[in-house]
Amino acid sequence: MLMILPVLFAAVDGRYENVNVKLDWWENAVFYLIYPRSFMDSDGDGIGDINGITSRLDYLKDLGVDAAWLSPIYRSPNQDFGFDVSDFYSIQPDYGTMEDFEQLLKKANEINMKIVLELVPNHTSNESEWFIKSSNKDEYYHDWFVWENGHLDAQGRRRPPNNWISVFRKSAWQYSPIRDQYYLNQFGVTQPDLNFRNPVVEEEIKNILKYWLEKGVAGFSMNSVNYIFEVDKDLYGGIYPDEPATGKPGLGPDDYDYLDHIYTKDHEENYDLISQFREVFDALTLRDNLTRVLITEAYTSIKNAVRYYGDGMRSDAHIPFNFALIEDLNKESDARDIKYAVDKWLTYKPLRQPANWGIGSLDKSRVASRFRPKLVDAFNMLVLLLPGIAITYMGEEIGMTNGFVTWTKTMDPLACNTDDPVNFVKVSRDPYRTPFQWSNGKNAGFSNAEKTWLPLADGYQHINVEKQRSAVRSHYQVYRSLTNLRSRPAFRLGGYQSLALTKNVFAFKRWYNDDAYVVVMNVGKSYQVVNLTAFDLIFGQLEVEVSSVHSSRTFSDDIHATFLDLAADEALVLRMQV
Ligand SMILES: *[C@@H]1O[C@H](CO)[C@@H](O)[C@H](O)[C@H]1NC(C)=O
Ligand SMILES: *[C@@H]1O[C@H](CO)[C@@H](O)[C@H](O)[C@H]1NC(C)=O
Ligand SMILES: CC(=O)N[C@H]1CO[C@H](CO)[C@@H](O)[C@@H]1O
Ligand SMILES: [Ca+2]
Ligand SMILES: [Ca+2]
Repeated sequence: MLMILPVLFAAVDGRYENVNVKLDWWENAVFYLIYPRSFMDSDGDGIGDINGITSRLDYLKDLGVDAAWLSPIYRSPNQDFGFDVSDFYSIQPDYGTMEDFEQLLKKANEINMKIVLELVPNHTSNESEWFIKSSNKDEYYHDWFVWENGHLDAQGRRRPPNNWISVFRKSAWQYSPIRDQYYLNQFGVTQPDLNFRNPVVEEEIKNILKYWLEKGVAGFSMNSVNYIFEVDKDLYGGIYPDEPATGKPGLGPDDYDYLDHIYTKDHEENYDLISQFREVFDALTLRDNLTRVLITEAYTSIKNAVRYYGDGMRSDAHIPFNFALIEDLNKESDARDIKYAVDKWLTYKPLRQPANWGIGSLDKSRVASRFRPKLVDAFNMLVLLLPGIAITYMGEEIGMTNGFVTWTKTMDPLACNTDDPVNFVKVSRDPYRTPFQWSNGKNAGFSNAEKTWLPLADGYQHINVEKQRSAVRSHYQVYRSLTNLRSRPAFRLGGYQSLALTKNVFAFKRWYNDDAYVVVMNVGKSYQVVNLTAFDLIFGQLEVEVSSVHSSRTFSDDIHATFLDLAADEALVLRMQV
């Protein structure tokens, strides 16, 4: 672990001359989030795989990525595509073998790229050996899951223990005839919650972390961490209490938001558990000085989210994922909303921790579809040039759009659980998980199979890596220029100031000593004129470093600080001339 203190002083006032301040590898890294099933298919079965990823590591390196972050690759019956794990110690055969994975690590190591895995500790698949043994009342596995008796109603029908609802809708309790008890599932019915009140379970998850970290992965993202613990029933006379209704209109007792999840979410004990996990990471770091990074993901309030950094006395996550840009911004957002969303994380996070920025994920509509295709560059500028860590969901660098997946081809359990061939589109995440677009060839170069596991998104003939790499101007080229800029001290270590210059123009300044930049984006649908001298010490002439694809400006064009006319959706990175 490297000292981060000097960096922070530098970030505050820029007075430090020494630009060789060492940041630890992750503190300003670009993480690239890969959904392995849809990234690259090496063997023609229509499903992305590990060898496919290995074959594209050079692409990522060239793009300026520091760490490839793989969503779950463990053995899974794929009811929830890898988020239902049946064996945490092996690779899902669709994706390859352990040898393939070791080959991936080797290749990554050669080109100095980090590999980060994802793990959901909350539950396993109902097909895990652990769960099958627990269902059969095996002595050792008896209490590995959250089991509870049901009760009989007045008509003598069997009823679940209480009113809890799963995130994927309907009762969070599922009856197991073998055990004649209900098991808790906070997500899908095939995802029984582990019982972390059993200390053996915590130990086993630590063993899993150690196993992969020893193999050479550089860290883990732990998901849904705010669902790990439920209330301790012993504090309620041995009964899990009902959750109160929210009273939100238009919801029925099958809908997750029907209840206020005071007993099943954001429990205090989750934070302590993460600090226990952190010790596993730090033990390895002590050994060889390479930081193994712990990322947490939790859809929760800002105050809860930043608690995953630790409380000052102890460390929890290195990177609690910042969902502000993903959750708080939409088509209607203007410059003021962007400023507010960015400031939110900067305001609540502990001063000495690096921020992190992501605009997309496998659970969220893609930028080109959620906002407008022409705003792709603006949002990549935001994510890559704000202070701290950048996280890109695969495909954002080329501005991929959502796909369209019909009801019959829908795979996402969240959508299938609606049993509704019309409204499933409101919740389906398949459109954000369609195959990656490498070229305008068959299946966009993703696979030579007859049929890919999810259909390709329309428009890949124009939106693909091959085309954008050979073009002089493209989202890809913009992205690459931005990752290049990140190595300059102003972006790596420098100060930060932001303004909504008008309702539709968001801008921020990054600087280190005399080297100053203004990133400016018009997120409105009309032409705007702004005066950049609203920023401290910005005056005179500026030069274009990077311009969005549709901008009329190109590299090294001059701009007057007092008068900048911006077309709709135009975004620029400007450098002050001294
Ligand atoms: C897992 O759950 C699914 C859905 O309820 C069921 O079809 C399957 O048989 C279960 N598997 C095991 C091993 O219990
Ligand atoms: C670990 O890193 C620190 C800070 O860079 C350095 O002072 C120390 O010598 C390193 N230790 C080892 C074992 O490499
Ligand atoms: C962001 C993320 O990875 N969300 C996952 C959280 O866990 C559920 C259940 O395991 C998944 O369905 C989500 O995709
Ligand atoms: Ca394959
Ligand atoms: Ca749980």
